[in-house]
Amino acid sequence: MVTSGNKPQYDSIVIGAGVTGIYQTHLLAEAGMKVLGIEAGEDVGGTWYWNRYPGCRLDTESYAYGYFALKGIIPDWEWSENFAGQPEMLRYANRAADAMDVRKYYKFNTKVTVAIFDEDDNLWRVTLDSGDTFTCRFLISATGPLSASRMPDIKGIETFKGESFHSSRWPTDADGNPEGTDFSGKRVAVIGTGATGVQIIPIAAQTADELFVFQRTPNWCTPLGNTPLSKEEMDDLRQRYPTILEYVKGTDTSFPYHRDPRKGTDVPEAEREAFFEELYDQPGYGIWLSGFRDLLLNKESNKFLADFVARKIRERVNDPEVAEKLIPKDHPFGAKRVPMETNYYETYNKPNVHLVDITQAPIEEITPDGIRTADGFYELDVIIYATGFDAVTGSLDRIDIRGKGGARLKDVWAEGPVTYLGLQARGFPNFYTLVGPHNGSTFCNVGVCGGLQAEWVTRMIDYMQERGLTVAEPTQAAEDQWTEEVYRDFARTLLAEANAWWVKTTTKPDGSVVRRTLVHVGGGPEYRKRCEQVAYCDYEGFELA
Ligand code: N01
Repeated sequence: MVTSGNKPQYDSIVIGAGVTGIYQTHLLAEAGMKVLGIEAGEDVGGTWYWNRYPGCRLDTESYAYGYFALKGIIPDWEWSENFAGQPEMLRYANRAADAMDVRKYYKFNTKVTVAIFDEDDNLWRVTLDSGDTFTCRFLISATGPLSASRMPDIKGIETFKGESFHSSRWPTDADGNPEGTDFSGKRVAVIGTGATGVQIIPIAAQTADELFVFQRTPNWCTPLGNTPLSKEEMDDLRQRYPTILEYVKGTDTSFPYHRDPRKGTDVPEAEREAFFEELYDQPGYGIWLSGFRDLLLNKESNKFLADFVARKIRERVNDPEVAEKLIPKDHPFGAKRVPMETNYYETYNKPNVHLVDITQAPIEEITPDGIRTADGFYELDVIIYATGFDAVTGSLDRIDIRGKGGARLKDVWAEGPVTYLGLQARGFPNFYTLVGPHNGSTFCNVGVCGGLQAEWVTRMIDYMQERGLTVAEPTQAAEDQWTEEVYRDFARTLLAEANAWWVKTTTKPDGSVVRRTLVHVGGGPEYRKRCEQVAYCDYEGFELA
């Protein structure tokens, strides 16, 4: 029910109870504000709540992702593995929610369907799928960059008689544990070979009678190197939390890696190869994020590493034809997010695993019994869609968000987002997008960057409330300049040469194609420095009233 008059019912409404959303809700409540949280799931966890597919795990070092542990919110938290699996990640989110006691602010099993800015009262009217409407001064989305699951548009998809599910909507039992992860006696298909498919495929291959991997584009995958964490290692990590936190805040992506200061093109071949070997043997993202500094700037340097990884793939896959199909030919190494793998390439040496190259013979239809491609039919019991997400803006597009003059955010961003600091769009006052488009927390270790961003937003809201300010909106000049910078920084890198999930491609009515980055790649430290400057200068670039 909407109360009449000028005062909103809540200071803030936070959409989402993932790791960023629960922290934002906690910070606002702690600052004395009246806050309402809305979450589609039945409990907290966000990405760790929804993604329960077999093999789902962190590809960030657990200790570096675990902001709630690093910050002392759950100081006694114990990680059991260097790269924690989904069940542990969900427990982590729940423990943090307990410690912050945030559930009481949330409505679970509820979606926001419409949000309309009321220009007379400077407040947002937020309508839920329950039909209720609530008003707030500040609307904050923490909907996650990878939460709007995307099913492929394949003829006959709804006719399939067997089991089928998108990776982020895996069926669970009454206790929330994934169901149907034993594929014994089944013929299983996985469509998609991004980071998710690469985690599912080796696990599904362990039990499936036959596993068919439908690959459109191969990715550059490198070893995760996960190992258990001993009690001694955990104790040692805990001692070093303050240093670890400062360290990850200082790296470009908040992963625990700095780039090597050398250019790949300056290093003699033998030294280069030895360095690549070292990186390949290390656990985690080192090979992507601590390699030569020109890896994503110089094609020649990139090719050195791409050729090295291609050789590794050829060594690990017995059938040379299969190996060639698994080697990317269309994008530089690291221009898409590098999937971290565990026995991924060896999986293709198993007799029950078959790589189906659908660039050669595309999928034509799904029938009640399986998948038909241009050159064959695959009879199946299970189809797993690891086909990704409408990334970054997709979750916002699914809400009818209307700003000043009734403008729809989805229309304003039709060809790509325009924002200031990736935090607000002109015409949509008081609406903050955490870990959203063009902000420095999205191309980042979200566990940490989302937390840092929530802290900044809390300070800004606090600043406004202390001064009785009721509206914040970016100036046109600030928005134009930021958007131009984001596009310029992206275009300077080899990231511009790949169709990763962080690139939005739109075909215009005249047939021309527009490609726009959805992420800011200027580096976390630079981004946060900029945000601090903005705050120091009384939120320069925002019109406050
Ligand atoms: O999604 P993706 P994802 N027919 O978009 C294919 C994070 N993550 O869920 O490349 C056939 O990368 C598509 O093919 P193509 C991580 O940031 C984190 O795997 O478009 N195929 C591609 O192969 C990651 O980057 C963890 O040609 C179709 C795949 O589906 C992000 O999530 C773990 C198709 C989609 O790949 C997204 O990864 C897992 C079609 N119609 C993921 N449509 C952690 O460890 C799409 N594809 C934290």
